Amino acid sequence: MKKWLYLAALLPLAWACGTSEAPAPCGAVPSPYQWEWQKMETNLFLHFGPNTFTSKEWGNGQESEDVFQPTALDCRQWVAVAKAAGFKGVIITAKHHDGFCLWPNPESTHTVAQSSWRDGKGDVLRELSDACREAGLKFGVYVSPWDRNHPSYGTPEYNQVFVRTLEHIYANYGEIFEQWFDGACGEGPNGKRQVYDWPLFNGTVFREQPQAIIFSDAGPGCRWVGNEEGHAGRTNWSTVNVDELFPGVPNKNDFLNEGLKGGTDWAAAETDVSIRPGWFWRPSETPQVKSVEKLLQIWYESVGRNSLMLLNIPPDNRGLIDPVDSARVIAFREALDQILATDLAAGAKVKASATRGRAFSAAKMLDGDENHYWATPDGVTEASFVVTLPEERTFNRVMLQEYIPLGQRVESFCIDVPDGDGWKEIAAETTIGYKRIVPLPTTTASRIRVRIASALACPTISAFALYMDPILTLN
Ligand code: FUL
Repeated sequence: MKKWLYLAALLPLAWACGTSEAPAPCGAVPSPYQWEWQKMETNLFLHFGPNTFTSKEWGNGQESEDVFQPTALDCRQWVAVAKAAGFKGVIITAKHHDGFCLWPNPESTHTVAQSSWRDGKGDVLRELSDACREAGLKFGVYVSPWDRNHPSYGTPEYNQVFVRTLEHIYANYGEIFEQWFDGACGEGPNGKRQVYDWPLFNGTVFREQPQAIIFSDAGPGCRWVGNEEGHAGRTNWSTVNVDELFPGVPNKNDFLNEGLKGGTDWAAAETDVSIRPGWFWRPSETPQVKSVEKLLQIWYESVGRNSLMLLNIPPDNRGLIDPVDSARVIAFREALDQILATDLAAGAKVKASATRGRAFSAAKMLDGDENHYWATPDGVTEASFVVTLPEERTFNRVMLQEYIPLGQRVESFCIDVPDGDGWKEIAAETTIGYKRIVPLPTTTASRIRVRIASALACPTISAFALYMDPILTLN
C-alpha cells in the first residue's frame, strides 16, 4: 500500500479516538490543599476543657482553673482510638467559649499554666500534637473567638489578643491542617460583644499556616454544613459566594446545607456531629452514645453526600476516651470496612454513550486511579454509561465520584436497571461532587446504567462502585 493510502486508512481511527486534551476547569475549583483535605473523609473532633469537669456545655469563664484536673490524661490513647477508627486528623478545642486555654497561652491568665493540674506545667496541645505526629495523623485546632473570660473581650484590643493567641499556637505546635472558627459572638465578662476582625484573623492563618483549611459558616477553606445532626444536603454543591456569608450568619442553615450551584468560591461542607448528645463528656450521657447503625447513617449522609464527617468523641474527666465511645466508633469502622471491602463492580465492563477520547474512556472510572476519569466531549452534558457485571450481583449502594480538581459539574443523574427489553429507573438524584453514595432498594442485576441528565459542563467521573450493605437497607 502506498504510504499516503496507509495514513488515510488510519485517519478515521484517529478521529474515533477523539481528543486527548483534558476538559477546561468549570467554575470555582478546590486548591490543592482543599483537594487533599476532602480526601481525608473522616476526622476526630475533641471537646475537652473545664466543661468536662462541670458537666456544662458552655462554661461562663468564671470557673477556677483548678477545675481542670484530668487524673490520667493520655493523648496517645485518643490518637490510638482515632487511628483504629480510620480517622486521618484530629481537631481539639484549644480554647472554647469559656476562654480556658489547653496550652500555656501568654495572652491569657485562664490557662493550664494557672491550674494546679501538673503544678501548672501541663500542656494538652503539646501532648496531642506530638502524639498526632508520631502516629501520622494531622493536627487541627478549634479556637473560639467568643471568650467569656478575657478582660479585653468586647474592645478593639481583643482582636489583637486573639491574633497573638493564634500566632502562639502556630509558632509552637507544628503544622495545622484545619483552623476551626465557630461564629458564636456572645457577651464577654464586661457584658459587651466583640466586633470580630475576620480579615485579620483569616490573614493570620494564611500567613502563618498557609496549608490550613479555615472552617467557618463562611469558609473560606470549608463551610459549616448547617446542622449538628450529621447530614449534608442530598443536593450539595461545594461552591458558595463567600462574600455573601460571614461566621455566625443567621438564617442560612439550609443554604449552607446545599451550597450554591455555580458559586464563585470553593468551600465544601464539613459535617460536625457528636457521638453523644452534647459536645462535652458527661457521665449521664454515656447510655446515649450513638449506635453503629446511626454512625453508619451519618457517614452515608456526610461522606456519602460530598462532605467530610467530623465526629466528636469527647475525652472524659480522667483525660481518656470513654471505653463505650471507643468501642462504638471502632465497631462502626469495622462495619463500614466490611461493606466497602467488596466492590461488586469488580471485573465489570463499562460503555459510555459519549467519550472525549481514549484517555477519558469509561473504563477509567473502574481503574482505581483517582486522577483518571471518564469525560465527554465539550458541550456534551447529557450522557450515560452502562456497567456490565461478569454475572448477576446483589447490591444496594452505588458510589460515584467526580474529578473535582476540574470543578463540580453534575446537577442531576438517574440510575436504571434492566426491565424486560428496556430499563427501569431506581434512583433520581442531583449532585455528585467528590463522593456520592446513593442508597438503592436491594437489587439483583447484571447491568446497571447511570444517566447524567444535566451538568454545568461535560461530566468528569473518576469512580464508580457497587456495594451491598446488609445493615442499613431500604427494603
Ligand atoms: C458551636 C459551639 O457553640 C458548641 O459549643 C460546639 O463547640 C460546636 C461544635 O460549635 O459553635
